[in-house]
Amino acid sequence: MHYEFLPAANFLGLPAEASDRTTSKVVILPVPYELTTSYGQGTRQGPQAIIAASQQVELYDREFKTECALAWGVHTMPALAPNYQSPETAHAEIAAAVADLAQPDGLLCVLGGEHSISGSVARGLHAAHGPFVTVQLDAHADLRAQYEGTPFSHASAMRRVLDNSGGPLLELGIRSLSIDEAEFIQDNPERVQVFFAEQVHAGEHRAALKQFVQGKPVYLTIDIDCLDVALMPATGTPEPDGLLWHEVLDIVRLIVGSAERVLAFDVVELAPVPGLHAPNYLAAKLTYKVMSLVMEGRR
Ligand SMILES: [Mn+2]
Repeated sequence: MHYEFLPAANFLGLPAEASDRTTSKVVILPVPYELTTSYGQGTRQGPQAIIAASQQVELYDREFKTECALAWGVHTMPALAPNYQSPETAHAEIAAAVADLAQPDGLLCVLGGEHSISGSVARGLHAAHGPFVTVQLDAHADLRAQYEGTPFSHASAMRRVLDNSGGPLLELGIRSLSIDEAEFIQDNPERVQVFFAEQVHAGEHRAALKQFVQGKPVYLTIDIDCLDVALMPATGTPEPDGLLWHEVLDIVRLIVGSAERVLAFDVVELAPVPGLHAPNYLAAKLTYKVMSLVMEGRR
């Protein structure tokens, strides 16, 4: 008897011709790594939940008036196997995979996983592309030198990005940080600029953001907890007074309009809540919209 297997679910449920590895300009790398989450857990389920929810996202984009993913193609890699032997090994593997997948004319999208992976995404991007600037959307500064005894903590993610990127960092939407992080920001104005949530609500970040990315290659890291907790309850360390959907997209538009190019972006820290699918769908739609803004900006 003849029977067929369904293809493994890829991001957006694309047909083979729009998700082929050799022709797709966008590559999705799921990294379900979670070792150091400090409060709510479950980010290891994040990539799978985003890919599952993405099956429900319409390919048609009202802004671009086309099913834009079909034009540039999106290849979904199998999830990177989390290595729990040691954080050093795990992070070296993430960096190596990112370096291997980063194409000169492509766009890499990493789905986390806890935010600590971003330090190693930066390491891999630097190996492939050289130095770049980083824009971070987050509720938390993530600038601790180390946390709970490890430099690979999610709470140290942006210190590792600073170590590995060869460029400065702009943080947007922050509303929670420690006194040490506040002092680090004050002492390193040439390395880190911060616009807290209320400043983003007031639009005070817009000119500085444009200038920050002007003519530069950019890595955009989106901790899903940048969004207001009412929109995004499915995350381990939620904070009130977060960004709204249109504020996040405005930031992405400003980056795309001024940067030389966006090399890569990540969406991290989704911790799915069983039975609550709206946050997973939001994360999937955000992922598609960010890649659409980047890729359509290149056409
Ligand atoms: Mn965060």
